[in-house]
Amino acid sequence: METLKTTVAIIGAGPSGLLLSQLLHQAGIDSLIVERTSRARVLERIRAGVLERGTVEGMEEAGCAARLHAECIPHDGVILSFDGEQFEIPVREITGYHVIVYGQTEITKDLIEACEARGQAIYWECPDAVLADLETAVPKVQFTTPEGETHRIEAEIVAGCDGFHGVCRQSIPEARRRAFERTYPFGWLGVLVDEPPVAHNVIYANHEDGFALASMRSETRSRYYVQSAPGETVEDWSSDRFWEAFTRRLGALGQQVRTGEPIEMSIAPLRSFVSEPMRFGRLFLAGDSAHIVPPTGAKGLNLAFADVRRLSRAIITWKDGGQDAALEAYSVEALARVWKIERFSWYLTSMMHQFPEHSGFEKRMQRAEFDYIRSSEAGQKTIAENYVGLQF
Ligand code: RFL
Ligand code: PHB
Repeated sequence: METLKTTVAIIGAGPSGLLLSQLLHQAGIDSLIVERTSRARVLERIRAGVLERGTVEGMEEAGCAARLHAECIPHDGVILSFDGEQFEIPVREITGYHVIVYGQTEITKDLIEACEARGQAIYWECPDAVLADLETAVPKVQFTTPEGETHRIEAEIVAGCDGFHGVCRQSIPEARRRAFERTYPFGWLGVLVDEPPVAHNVIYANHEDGFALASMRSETRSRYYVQSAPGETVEDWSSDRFWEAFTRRLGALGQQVRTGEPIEMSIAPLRSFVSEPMRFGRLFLAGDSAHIVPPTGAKGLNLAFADVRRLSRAIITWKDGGQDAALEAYSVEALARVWKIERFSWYLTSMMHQFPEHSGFEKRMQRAEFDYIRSSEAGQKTIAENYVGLQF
């Protein structure tokens, strides 16, 4: 067994783990990354698309924003639609800021390339990481490489960046953590298609048949979603069924949709989840390992990056002065922001989807909420400041 020594052992080479490694490197702090799956699998995942200012700043701090700035699509507004009626919230006019569209796939690629260019060790395809001694000054991570070699990392800090299904959260004894969860009675069927997007801005639509979302990856590639029923799989959705549902749910705009053969189709469940605290001894959780938001509002990756920026600063301060205070504040400060983002994602999900258990009363409430926002400057400001990203 080989023993590897590093300052920060990072579990997970998703966007959180990669950004953390890159930010630490900029501050002269070394790390090792252990990833369950292959480089190719990590690079092919299609997820987030809409990025807040703070996420762009994170990529800039990491020295990885050149391609993002060259290729991203700025969005100055967001469109809400209810039973075919639409209006736009002028996010930039209200807040002074905008969001951008730049795929998570591209973020991951830029970060992996930056890590590799400086020789960062990433152990791919190591699915059996085990954490130990987390409450000591030398926490350890043991894992096996695809070649069958066992390695043991001796670190000063372990960063749990291994997503919702990872090992890090589970390594905190049950008596020392508490989960808060809500699962929603539907999923999102996502489709990627090489056709120009139906509108320049993102559209969130509530229709009596269910939710629909129109987004994009470029001027020629669209990313569309529809609400799917619980238990449905991609096999239940032919492309004809998807286009019929999607175009109907968008109302008049639906007629302008350019349909085509999807190049990817997948279904994701929707859930809200927070595990408290985000620290156990020298283990720190960041991103989806600690919390999940439903994708309505496009917050998951943005929230993960906010955690990682906060954690990197805490580690850098701690290494500079040797004081524990910065590390101790991490969980409390991160969670304060996490709950605000959970609230917004839950709120927008609640307003924009069809819930099987809803009576006519809840449906009227959704409609009244839509009408209120459409007619109220204050209502639009609330959505706009959350959509563009709360201060971190
Ligand atoms: P990830 O991306 O899940 O990465 C975790 C990594 O850890 C690895 N791993 C392990 N490694 C070692 N040992 C183990 N035992 C391990 N277990 C797991 C995994 O293989 C993986 O590589 O978490 P991370 O880095 O925290 O990033 C979070 C984001 O990926 C997520 O929040 C977003 O994708 C959410 N999300 C969106 N976020 C936005 O900000 N804007 C959006 O527009 C947006 N749209 C979305 C989304 C998520 C979606 N899905 C599919 C859930 C749209 C969708 C449809
Ligand atoms: C996306 O572009 O994939 C996207 C956009 C907005 C969301 C979620 C996903 O709320």
